[in-house]
Formats: sequence, C-alpha cells, structure tokens
Amino acid sequence: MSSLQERVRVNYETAKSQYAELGVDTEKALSRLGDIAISLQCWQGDDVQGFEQESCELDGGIAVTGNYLGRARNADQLRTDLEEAIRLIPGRQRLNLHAIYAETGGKSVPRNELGVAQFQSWIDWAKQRGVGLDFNPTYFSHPLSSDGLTLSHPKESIRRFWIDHGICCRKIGVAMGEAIGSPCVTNVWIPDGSKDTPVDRKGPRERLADSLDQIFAEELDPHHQLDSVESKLFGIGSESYVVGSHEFYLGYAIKNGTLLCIDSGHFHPTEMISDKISSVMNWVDQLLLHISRGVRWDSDHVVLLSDDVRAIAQELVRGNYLDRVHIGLDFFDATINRVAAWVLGTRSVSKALLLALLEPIDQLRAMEEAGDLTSRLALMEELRTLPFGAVWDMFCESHNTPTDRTWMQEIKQYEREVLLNR
Ligand code: RNT
Ligand code: ZN
Repeated sequence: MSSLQERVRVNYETAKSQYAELGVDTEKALSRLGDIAISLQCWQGDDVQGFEQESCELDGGIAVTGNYLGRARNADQLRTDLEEAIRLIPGRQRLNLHAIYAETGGKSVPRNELGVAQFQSWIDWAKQRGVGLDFNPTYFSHPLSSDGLTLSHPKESIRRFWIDHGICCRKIGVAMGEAIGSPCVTNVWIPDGSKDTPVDRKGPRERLADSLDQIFAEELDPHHQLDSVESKLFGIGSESYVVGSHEFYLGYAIKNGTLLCIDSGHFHPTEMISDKISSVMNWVDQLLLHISRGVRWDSDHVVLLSDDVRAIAQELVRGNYLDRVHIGLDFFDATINRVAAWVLGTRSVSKALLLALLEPIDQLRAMEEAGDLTSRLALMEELRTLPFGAVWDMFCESHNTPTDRTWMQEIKQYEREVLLNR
C-alpha cells in the first residue's frame, strides 16, 4: 500500500467514526453513491461542433468562448478524451450524445434521415465500457434553424423537416437503450424565440405543441427510451421571447407523460432549481436534470461544488428521488482543458451527492418536527466542516480513481502526450 493510500485509509477511519457519532453510516453512503450514474455531455469535448459534413457555426443562442489547445476534431479523438475523463471520475457514468455527433463515413446524411447506423460506433464503444447512452436531436447549427425557429416555424416545410428529425432521433434512442440495456433519455431542446418583443406569443407555442405531438405520436418502449422536454428562460438572440418556456413544458410534460428537463442555468439568477424538484415531482413521474452553472447571462459554466449544486443533491436524497431523476451535465468551456472540465464538473456533482448522503437526516428532521429550528440551523452549519474530504478520498480510492490532489497531474500528462499533438 502506498503512503497516500495509507493516509486515505487512516483519515477515512477517523471520519467514519465522526459521522457515526451523528448516526450516519459512511459505508452505506459510499455504496449508494457508487450506484448513481451521471451523464457526461459529449459536447464539452469539442465546443458543441459535432461532425456534420457541411458544418454550420454554433448558433441557437448558445456560445462557447475560449481557444484552449486540443479540441477533439473527430469521433475517435472525442472518445479518447472521454476515456481519459472517465478514468479520472469515480462512480458510474453515462454519455449524452447529440445528433450532430453522427458518424457518416464522409457522406452527408440529412438530419431528417439519420438512423442507428450513424451511431453504431458510439453504441459499440459505450457497450464495451458499460456506459449508458442518452441522446438529443440537434435543433441548431443548421441552415433550416438559421432564423432561430425550428419546431415552431411558421413555414410548414421547415417545421416538417424538424419534426422528422425528432422522429428519427427517438428511434435512435430506442436502439441505443436496447443495445445497452438501460433506457436512453432523448431530450428535446429547441432554440426557438425572438430577440425583440413579438406580437404573436400564442401561435408559435401552439405550433410547438403540435410538432411535439407528432414527434411523440408513436409509443416507444420506456424500458429502452424515455422522452424529455427542456425549457429555457432566454438565450442570446431570444431575449424577449422563448417559445419553450418553463410553463409551456411543465404543462406539456404533465399532460403527455414525458420527462421534464430542468437545466439549472435556465432560470432567473436568483431562482434555484433545487426548490423546483419537490414541486415538479408531484406531477411528473421522472425528471432529467441538466446541471450547469449560470454566471450572469451565461447558463453553461463548468459545475463546481457550489451551494446550488449541494441543494440539488440534498433534495434528490432527502426526497428519495434518486430512482426517478436522471442526472446529466450541461456546460461547455473552451478556456480550460476540456477533459479537465468534464472531470471537475462530474466530480463536483458526485461530491454534492456524497455530502447529501452523509446528512444526519433523521436528526435534522426530528429537530424540525420538534420546532427546534435553532438546533437545525446549528447542525446544518456544523455539517459543512465535518471531514467530508476524507470520505470522498475513500470513494476515489475504492474506485481506483485518483484523489483530488492527483488527477490534475494526469490531465497535464495527457495534455502533453495527446492534446498538444492535435
Ligand atoms: C441550451 C440547452 C441545451 C444545450 C445542449 C447542447 O441552452 O441547455 O441542453 O445546452 O443541448
Ligand atoms: Zn441544457
């Protein structure tokens, strides 16, 4: 045993007894954490470019800034980068793919004709690694989305194209879920909206509802594929109006039994999605989370172990929602090492979940029920300084993953040996 491993073990034993004093079983928390899968967004690896032949600039009101070396230029590079990230993240992962990550073998395959063949290599890769797959139709970076409208487009032929794209993608989702043996969450996000005040807010929403009805018309096996719809407050160029608002999709999901996707960067800056979970879970069966970090106008900074993320994890654990919630990440940053961004973001979410699993929830509840809010507040504050890091290190260690001190060294080496040569 190395001296680092030895230290991890010694520190863990101390932490374990400290948590035990509060009635918390660290072993149980570690084992539960090991079961939770986090879906990594493929698009962090290449700045949401994808591999389409006639590629368009990224649009749809989302933007990546930065020019860090080593962006993945093709699917093989992206997979190599993902393997490196996954090696440095303890626990279970899934991969979240977008339709623009199709591999078409140099041919141009229109989005309304995509099929499972273009994703076979991804499926084989995921299967081999025991990684689940999630999927997204891509409603941006395309000539037919260049005016900022897709499924709500007033022009019937354009709307048809995007409906057909959605239909293709659900079928791809089914094939992915079937092949992997775990349901693929296929999430619809569209950029539709307008920069300035529209006169007609109603028409586009009616058209969107109709488009979604057509996309979801065919019933698919929920063991293989789950439909999800994602809302947003505003984007670049859709500041005054977003067709797929929160109210729109909350209503749609409840009425039609789809999942709702809540992106933590898609609300007013003072609004926390943690508080929405227990409301929404009353009415929808399952939820998809896009965990992100909003900073001013941007919704997509790398996730950190912030109070917001901790509060989300607490809600998932306290409400016993982990089996009904799919956890995905959604951020893209090209100013830092892209592989490190995945590792940092995913590890942060995992830490938040561990912290939540280590809460002395019975005690906190008892204090609340007894009306002893002073003790509740004091204990919550005390929890911040318990030796959580020692339990986290043990989680890393037991999953053969470097601890916080060491994974960056591996990233530096990967950068020198692989990324620099691109
Ligand atoms: C955009 C949405 C959406 C995208 C991805 C690429 O604001 O959050 O989820 O980030 O589909
Ligand atoms: Zn999102």
